[in-house]
Amino acid sequence: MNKRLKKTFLTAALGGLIATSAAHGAPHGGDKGERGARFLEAYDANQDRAVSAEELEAGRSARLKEFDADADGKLSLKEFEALWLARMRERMVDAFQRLDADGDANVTASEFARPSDRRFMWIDRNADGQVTMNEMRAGRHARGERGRKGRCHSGGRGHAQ
Ligand SMILES: [Ca+2]
Ligand SMILES: [Ca+2]
Ligand SMILES: [Ca+2]
Repeated sequence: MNKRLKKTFLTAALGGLIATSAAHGAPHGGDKGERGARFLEAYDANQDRAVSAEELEAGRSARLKEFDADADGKLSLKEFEALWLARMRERMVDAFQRLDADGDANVTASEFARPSDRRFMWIDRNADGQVTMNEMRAGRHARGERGRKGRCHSGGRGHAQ
């Protein structure tokens, strides 16, 4: 319910390791909206909900510097691994927070089940308690119209022959 409290609690529970990713809630706008929000979160330094070329450059070099452990201006595989894992961790924590509906830093069986139950009900158009291949395909198309574009339209890219 209280989102701020929930984030605070979880941040404390995980020892503050995830402070940056927990500071802003990701909107539930599908993959695309999420990625956009993550991009803003990462680079929008002056918080005007827009990322300028300067902000992008500044954010990028700060990130590189942060993970360039030996400060040689480059990322070795090992250094990149640390960056990658940190990024994955942020996404993992986002996913955890989305599941943990009551924000007690534990995902119960029912919290764990909720998103897939919801998806199941949503896809099960004729509500017969079974999701068929056809319903899944139809669900994908419906999603495609609202979110990911192009996925469902074959030939949409106009390859020259
Ligand atoms: Ca900005
Ligand atoms: Ca380096
Ligand atoms: Ca919970």
